[in-house]
Amino acid sequence: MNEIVLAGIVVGLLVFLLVARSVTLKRPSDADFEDLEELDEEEIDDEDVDVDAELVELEADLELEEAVEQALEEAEVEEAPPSRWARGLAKTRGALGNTLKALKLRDKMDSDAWEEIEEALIRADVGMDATERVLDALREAKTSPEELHDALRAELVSILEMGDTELVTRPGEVAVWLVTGVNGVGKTTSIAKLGRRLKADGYSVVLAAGDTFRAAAIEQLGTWATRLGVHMVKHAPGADPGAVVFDAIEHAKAKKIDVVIVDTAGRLQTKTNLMAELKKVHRIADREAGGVSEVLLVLDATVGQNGLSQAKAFQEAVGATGVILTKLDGTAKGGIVIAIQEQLGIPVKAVGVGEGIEDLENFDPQAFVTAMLE
Ligand SMILES: Nc1nc2c(ncn2[C@@H]2O[C@H](COP(=O)(O)OP(=O)(O)O)[C@@H](O)[C@H]2O)c(=O)[nH]1
Ligand SMILES: [Mg+2]
Repeated sequence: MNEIVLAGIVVGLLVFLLVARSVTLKRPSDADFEDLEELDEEEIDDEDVDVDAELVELEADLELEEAVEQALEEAEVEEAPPSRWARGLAKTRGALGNTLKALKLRDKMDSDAWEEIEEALIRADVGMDATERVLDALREAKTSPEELHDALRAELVSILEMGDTELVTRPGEVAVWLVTGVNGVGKTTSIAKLGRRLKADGYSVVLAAGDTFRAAAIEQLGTWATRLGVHMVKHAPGADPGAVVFDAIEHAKAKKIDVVIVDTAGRLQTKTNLMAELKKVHRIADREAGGVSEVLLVLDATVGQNGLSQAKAFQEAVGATGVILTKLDGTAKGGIVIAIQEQLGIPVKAVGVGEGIEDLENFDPQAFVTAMLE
């Protein structure tokens, strides 16, 4: 745009100078004639030189303008919004990253230095066991302050790369994903996010409103289903969730739908009932669909280590094939991912990094650890 305007100014100026000159030449006054007689060749040449100089100046301006524009464009690329990983782990990185930066300035890793990094990892909720294991390995390798960042990164990645993070679908058959976890951790929101992603990847999806305990839960899932443009199978509040799942699977089979995502209740007050109900839903899915492809346990990262005991109860009842860790954006304890993998032996398969429908990331150990430490 600026180039066009500038080009316009250059052309305009040239035209103006030419016209001005020809007017002077065409309509000379008497005084002009007198002046003209006095005007020698040299002066005319000087005037030509002036026009040329002006052009050169304008060209230089134009070049400068272009250079500025290019620099601005480059700056824009550099200032691109941070990735969702980086945003999601901003708080964890603040705590851990600063400790690492400070340690880098030391001459050597003395016992104080080791203690500092240990405290930082535990504060980030990496967990005692994993922290000890990682630091033992680094001590043994006589890691220097310079090497600390990269060595820690490699150790953490190696813990996280043990699990298979792929979410399982069954080509040509109905895959059932059971989504479990206590109230408020983000089950319903995560279902919407998963649905959006499956659709974007070309899969067909049906949602099953298996949290029949509250009318609001069915409505909430219904709102997401409408927004996503997918069908939701529901019964009246208080109905048997097993019956909802049965109907959803029948629907999926009839319509050749790829994935049924089942929302479930998460009230802990009636824990025994809840676990019995989940087992029943699981059995029905096993029988009707020939298996449950994923039992996804949703954990809230802001709850930290306490979430791990909840997780164990769910795991005992229905097993879990993967964890969806939500609200990573709201905590400085992102290290919980490492503790989960270590203590539960269940891979974290996806991570929630915000309330938006797109704020779900496939778990990627490399990207995760980089965002956590840098
Ligand atoms: N910041 C943030 N909020 C989340 C995330 N996932 C869910 N939430 C919020 O957590 C609250 C509870 O979510 P919901 O899906 O209703 O939980 P449910 O009771 O387990 O179904 C809602 O306000 C969500 O917007 C996340 O990854 N980041
Ligand atoms: Mg819910």
